[in-house]
Amino acid sequence: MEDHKGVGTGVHGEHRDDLHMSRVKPDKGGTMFMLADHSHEGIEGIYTYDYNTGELAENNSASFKDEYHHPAVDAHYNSEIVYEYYKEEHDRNSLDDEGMAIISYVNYGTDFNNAFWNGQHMTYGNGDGDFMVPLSAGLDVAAHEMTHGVITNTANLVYRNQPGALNEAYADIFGAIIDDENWEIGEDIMGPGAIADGRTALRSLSDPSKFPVNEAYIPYGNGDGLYPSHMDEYYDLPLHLDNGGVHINSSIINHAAYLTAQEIGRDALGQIYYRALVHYLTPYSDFQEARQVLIQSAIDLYGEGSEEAIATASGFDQVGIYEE
Ligand code: ASN
Ligand code: ZN
Repeated sequence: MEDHKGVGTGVHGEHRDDLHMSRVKPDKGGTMFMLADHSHEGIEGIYTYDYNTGELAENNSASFKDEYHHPAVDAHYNSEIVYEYYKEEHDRNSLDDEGMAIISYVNYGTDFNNAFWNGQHMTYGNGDGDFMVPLSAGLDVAAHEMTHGVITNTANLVYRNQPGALNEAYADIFGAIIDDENWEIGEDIMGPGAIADGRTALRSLSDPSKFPVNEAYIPYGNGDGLYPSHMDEYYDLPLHLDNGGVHINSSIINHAAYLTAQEIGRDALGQIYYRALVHYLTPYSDFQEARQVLIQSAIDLYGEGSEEAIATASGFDQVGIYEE
């Protein structure tokens, strides 16, 4: 296997340059190219597999342009961006900070409108083509799923009720820090039917109530049926509905982070949230504890009374998570 730089085409037709891959010479002769990136020192590699074959995505040239390869090209490309963000900004070497392989599976299932981290690797569906397109097209989606991997290896927030909503919020917040063009999650993976219905993204950190929640959840909120942006709008969901609202109440923390970032910017927000995740949060941390340790992290990094510490507290105040 030899390092090689190739090219590819992404889900939306983008030309992807400098796609790190490997050139191999199979026993049967010829040359093959695989989405295995060994160009980063200290990490085992970044690998993109095709779920259907169970093998690395491969092609007989270094130009991955067939439509079938588009989801693999984007998963590979976006994984590298997320890896580099954690490395450059937080000196974190891969999801476990020990150089573990970053593995994605693409072309999962049929009409599958989701992506997930399973504790070991990422898996991306191709969407049904109406509500969603192949999910690896979203840098924020890749960053969301990979951040679940970082969380597993740090605070390990349990995936239910408030700790689960914090887990989800962290995944969205780093999704929006890394995919920094807006404060929406999933704007690049919505299909034509969704867009026609006004569903231009999955969630919004700037204005959570822009989008409706699943109908089944409505009776557990204040009745407006929208994502919450304040504790007054908290959804009291039972565990069998979204693990107690992990993707719903996360919007309250998302919005607090957004409000903080309006004062101090994405970079400082990322530093503060990362520090709290690695140093302070634990599996059963709730929203109140998140407030305390995020303010503490801001103080550690920027000092007591700093603009950053004040903006962190203010973000929580504005969503109704107050000092106790
Ligand atoms: N895409 C979702 C997530 O990462 C999948 C899930 O519900 N676990 O949260
Ligand atoms: Zn998630």
